[in-house]
This record gives sequence, structure tokens and C-alpha cells, in this order.
Amino acid sequence: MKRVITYGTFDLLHYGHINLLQRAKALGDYLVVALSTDEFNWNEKQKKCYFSYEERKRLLEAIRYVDLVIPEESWEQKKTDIHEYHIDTFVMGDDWKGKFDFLEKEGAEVVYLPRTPEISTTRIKEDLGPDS
Ligand code: C2G
Repeated sequence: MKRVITYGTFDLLHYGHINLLQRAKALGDYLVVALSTDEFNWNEKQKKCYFSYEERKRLLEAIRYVDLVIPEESWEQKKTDIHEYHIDTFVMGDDWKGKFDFLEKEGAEVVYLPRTPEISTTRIKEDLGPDS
């Protein structure tokens, strides 16, 4: 059983996220998604989510490619997650290319997948505008 992990905020879930999750799952048999908590998003990424952690978790758990959702509470937890969840492959979109190569030292394959270029949560918010 090949186990894969990926991390993210996944706010205003869109097909770019689904493309990533589908390709991540295709790299193994079991996909863990570490979902950024509201506190981590605000304190570390200055992101204010539209949906709460619990709402975002519920959405991810409804996706056929996702087997387990865990909280992402710190940048540092990736190293321990690799061991705690017996991860073979770590996956992120290529906007993070190179940033997590150090995880190879923990015994995980590190894979960066091309982002879906034309869609983003930021773009959705901009297109909907302030009055939406
Ligand atoms: N993504 C993508 N295509 C898009 C938008 C996002 O492939 N059009 C990917 C991102 O590259 C990322 C995942 O979907 O791998 C989740 O994206 P975000 O929710 O924006 O995650 P991010 O804020 O980058 O958080 O510790 C890592 C961070 O938690 C990643």
C-alpha cells in the first residue's frame, strides 16, 4: 500500500484542487490531506478563509480521492507526518517547487505537480467582486 500526502488550505474548493488531489492519489493507494487550520492560515499564511476548517474538512472528505484529512498546524510537522502516517510520497503543486526537497531525507519521494494555471481561490474572489 503506497501512501501519499499533500498539504493545503483548499478554501472555495475548485477544479484546480481536484486536479491536484486526483493526480496525487494516482501516485499511490492512499491519500492523506493535511488541511491548514484557520489559525495556521491566518498566523502563517495571512489567509482568511471563507469556509472554516470544519467546513473545508467536510468538503475534502467527500472527495473520492481523499482517504484521510488531518490538521496542518505548523510548517514543521511535515517531517513527523511522513513517519507517523508511513508516507511514501509527498506531493505539492509546483508553486512550491524545491521548497520541500528536504523531506527526501525522511525517506519520502517528493513530487511537484503542475498547477492548473487559470483558476485560484484569489481569482474567484476577485471575479465575484466585493458586492457578491
Ligand atoms: N493548486 C493547483 N492548482 C491551482 C490551485 C491550487 O494545483 N489552480 C494546488 C496547490 O499547488 C497546492 C494545493 O492545490 O498543492 C492546495 O492549494 P492551496 O489551498 O492554495 O494551498 P497553499 O496555500 O499553497 O498551502 O504547507 C503547505 C501549504 O499548506 C500549502
